[in-house]
Amino acid sequence: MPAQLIDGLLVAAGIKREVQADVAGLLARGLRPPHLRVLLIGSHPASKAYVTSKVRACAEVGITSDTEILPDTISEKSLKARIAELNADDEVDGILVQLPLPDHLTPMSVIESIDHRKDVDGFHPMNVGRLALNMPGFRSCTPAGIQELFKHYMIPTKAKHAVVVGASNIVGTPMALMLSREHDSYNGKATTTICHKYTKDLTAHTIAADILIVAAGQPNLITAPMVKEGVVVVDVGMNRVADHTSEKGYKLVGDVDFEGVSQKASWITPVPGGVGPMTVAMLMKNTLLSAKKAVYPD
Ligand code: L34
Repeated sequence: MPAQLIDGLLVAAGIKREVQADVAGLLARGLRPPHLRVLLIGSHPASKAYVTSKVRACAEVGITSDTEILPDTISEKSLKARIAELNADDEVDGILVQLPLPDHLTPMSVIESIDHRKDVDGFHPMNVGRLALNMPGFRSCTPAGIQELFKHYMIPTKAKHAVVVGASNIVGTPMALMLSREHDSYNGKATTTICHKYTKDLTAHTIAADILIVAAGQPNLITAPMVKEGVVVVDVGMNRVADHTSEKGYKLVGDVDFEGVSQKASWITPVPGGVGPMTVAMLMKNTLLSAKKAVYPD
C-alpha cells in the first residue's frame, strides 16, 4: 500500500498560527514584537532563497526581522565584532548566521561567538550540549520540526529502531540525540543508529529501520530495496538537480527515491513541502521563545 504523506506545509502553518497568536498577546501587553536578525554572508545560491522564506515567515507571524548582507571577504574578526554588538543589543532576540559560510571562515567558531541565549538556530555548543544532557535550551530547528511532525501525525518513536543517515552538527547529530533521549512519548526513547559516509553496508542498517531519517545531501541515496515494508521515512535532503523543463533550470529533490520508497513506506515526507517548511516554522517558535525568555530566564 502506498505511504501516507506527511504534510510539512500543513503542520508548519499550524505552528505559525500559534506563534502569531502568541506574538499578538505580547503586543496586547504593550511589549515590542520579537526581533530576528539574519546575517547573510557571501552569495551561496540557495542561501538567499532560504533567507527570503525566513523573512517572509517572520512577517506572517508578526516577528520583525532585518537581514544584514555582509561581503564574502569579511574577516572572522569583523564578523564576530558585529555579532558582539548584536549580542549586546536588547532589541535583538534572535541572531541567525546563514550557513554555509565562505571557506575562509570557521562556522563553529562564528556560531560560538553568538550569545547562546540568542542562538535561535540551536547550533551553539551550549544548546547542543544542553540537548545532549536533556536540559532546556534552543533546539536545532530541522530536527525539532521533525519531532513536531511525529507528534502531529501521532507517529510513535518509543522503542522503535530509528536510523539517521547523516551525522551533521545541525541535523543528523541533534536528530539522533532527540530520538534517543528526549522523554516524551512521541519524542524519543527510540533505539538509534547513526550512519555516515564511513558506514559499511548502509543497506544492512536502513533495512532494519522502523523510522528512517535521511540527511546526507545525495539524491537517490535511499531506494526501495533498502527499506522495509511499513517504514516511516523523513527526507531532509534538499538537492538542486538540473531540469531543463523547469523555469528555474533545476528541480528540488531529496535524498530518497520518493517514487519507489513511497510504495513500501507507511509514512513519507515529500521534497519540497516536507521538512523545509518545518525548519522555518520552528525558527519562528524559537525566536518567540527567546523574546519571552522562556528558555533562558534572566
Ligand atoms: N544558520 N543555516 C542556518 N540555519 C538554518 O536553519 C539553515 N538551513 C539549511 C541551510 N543553512 C542554514 C535552512 O534554513 C537548510 N535550510 C532550509 C530552510 C528552508 C527550506 C529549505 C532549507 C525550505 O523552505 N524548503 C522548501 C523549498 C524551497 C525551495 O523551493 O527552494 C521546501 O518545501 O522544502
